[in-house]
Amino acid sequence: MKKFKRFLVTSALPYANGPVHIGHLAGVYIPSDIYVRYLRLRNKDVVWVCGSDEHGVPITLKAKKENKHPQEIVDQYHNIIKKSFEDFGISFDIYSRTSSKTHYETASEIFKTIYDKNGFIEKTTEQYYDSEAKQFLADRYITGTCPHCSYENAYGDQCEKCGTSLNATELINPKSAISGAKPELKETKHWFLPLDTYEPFLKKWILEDHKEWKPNVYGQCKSWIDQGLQPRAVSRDLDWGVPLPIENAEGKVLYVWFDAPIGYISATKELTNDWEKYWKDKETKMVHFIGKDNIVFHCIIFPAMLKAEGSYILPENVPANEFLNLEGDKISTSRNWAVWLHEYLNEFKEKQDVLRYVLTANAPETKDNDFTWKDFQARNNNELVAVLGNFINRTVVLTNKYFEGIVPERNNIDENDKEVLNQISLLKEKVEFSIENYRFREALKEAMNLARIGNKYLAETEPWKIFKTDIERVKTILNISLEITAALSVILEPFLPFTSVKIRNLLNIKKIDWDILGTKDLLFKDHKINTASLLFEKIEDEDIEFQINKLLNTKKYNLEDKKHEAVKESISFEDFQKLDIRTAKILEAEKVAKTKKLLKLLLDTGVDKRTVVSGIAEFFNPEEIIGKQVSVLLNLEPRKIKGIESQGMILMAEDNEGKLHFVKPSEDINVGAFIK
Ligand code: B3M
Ligand code: ZN
Repeated sequence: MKKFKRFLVTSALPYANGPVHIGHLAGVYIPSDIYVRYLRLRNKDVVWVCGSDEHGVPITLKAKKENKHPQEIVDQYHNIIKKSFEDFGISFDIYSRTSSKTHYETASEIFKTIYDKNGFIEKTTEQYYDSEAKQFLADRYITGTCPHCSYENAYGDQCEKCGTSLNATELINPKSAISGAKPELKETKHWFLPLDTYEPFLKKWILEDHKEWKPNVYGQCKSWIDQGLQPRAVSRDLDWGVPLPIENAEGKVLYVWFDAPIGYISATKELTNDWEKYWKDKETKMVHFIGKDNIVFHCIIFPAMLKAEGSYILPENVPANEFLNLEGDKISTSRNWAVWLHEYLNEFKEKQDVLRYVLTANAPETKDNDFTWKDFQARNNNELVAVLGNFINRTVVLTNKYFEGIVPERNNIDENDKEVLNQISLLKEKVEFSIENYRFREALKEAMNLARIGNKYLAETEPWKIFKTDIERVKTILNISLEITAALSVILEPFLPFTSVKIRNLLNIKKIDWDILGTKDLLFKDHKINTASLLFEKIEDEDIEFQINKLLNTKKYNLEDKKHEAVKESISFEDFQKLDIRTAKILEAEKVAKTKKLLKLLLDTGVDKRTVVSGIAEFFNPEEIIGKQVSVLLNLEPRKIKGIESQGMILMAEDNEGKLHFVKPSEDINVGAFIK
């Protein structure tokens, strides 16, 4: 594998429009913290940058909702986020922000360099304009009825109900999220990065030169490239963001996904004058840590931008994680379905490492994974308390009890002693290999095996039973146990930094160099250790019940909230009579490829047989609904959904849990019966 002189590590810049939760930690920040702490322990030249992503529509929407200026929103959350990371030992070299002066300068410079090389396509397109608010509307500023599933609060870029990505002009009855007015289409000029121009380069750089990237990353890049890359707008009509540094661009700002990745560069500039050796020297290994929803921006768009600018290196790897769910449901800021870091610390004081441990052991490295409070409690009690904590506590207690805390000498060692001591270097090498291949779950497991071996060694040799009869043997056993404890203070540091300090304090030692592990003794004869204190304590059932109830109350509150949705505006009886709703029977049903929520149905409507696409795949398996009677709106204009012509809509009722149910007569009757 190529050797590099130095490392540049970046972690996705969290949007400064809300606090950070366990999904952020598990997906991006703990993996990158483990990786960088390990590189530092190996005495590598490494720089690790991050910061708040402070532009973009979500922030301006929140500002409008709270009647504040976007700067107030980002100031508030930048500080909350920064503190949460510090509290959890996420040890960036710098945590900056994209509203900084350096960032505006850097983003402007890079745009201008590409612009001066004619690296952008200028195009005038039609966009929705709100004449009341006197501003163009970004996709998220437009809501309307989804043409595919008739969900009435679909956004201009995506329908969150059926998951279909949309163009704003597809929405039925579009309205502005700012003034509520019906927007009008108006011409506007934007600048596009011609991604298609970089397709051959990206194809070779990723699909040929980086086959070693994680399958979830490589696969997503491949499908993007195989579909053919299109020019991508890098400007927006917004009043919050980096203004375009060119003439005739009043009211235009850089698209947030153009400026945000440049935030890594600006943060490095703020950190060191030597920033160019990290960003422009091929001897630097750059690694981006992100979540899977950011893959295209970090593997396709940002590299194309840097290629267009011409003087920067590209990432050596982008080990994106999948998503973490919470108690079987997607983590959601808007539904408050999350474990917020600042709240966790209020309720589990000083237990940062317990959460770091569980989120690493359960990390969504290759597929989405689920965090449950029961598993959190089990891993704490059965692994941290019963193995790691128990082993170290017994070693320290017995050394104080039998030898007044002085490290006893090691006498003759037997085969088992030798094998146990050998495990230190064997496991160290396994941890190195796993971390260097971004497999942090596996790395933690190998590191914890050292504690398992130590625990087993003490349980098998039972020094407390032979203290009176064979003190020399007890000295050897505790000497070896102390040696393993010292090794654990090093090997666990990337994962459990707070515990690593506590172990060093128990042993009354300074930081040990990673590279001497397994090469020589770590503790010396006559060294005095400190008295014992517990590293971990059991988490009781009531603590977990409290957390689970808190989540259930959140769910109940959300549903209450839903029930009180206002009644829609009234319609005339004539309007109602226009609806042609009849009973029908499902003859065939199948999943729509590449969608999670859509089923393609063939219906016998009594008047004909027709195809309808329905967003019910999350609630029904195709085979279980064949033959079922349903009610269908027949005279809805046909529309194309994922290339399938859908001729009508099945009527569904959504219950308190958000589950969908068929609406139909109380018992099966003939198909084609009018519902009125
Ligand atoms: N602000 C975070 C997200 O998509 C986004 C990352 C920017 S990294 C340059 O959740
Ligand atoms: Zn939809």
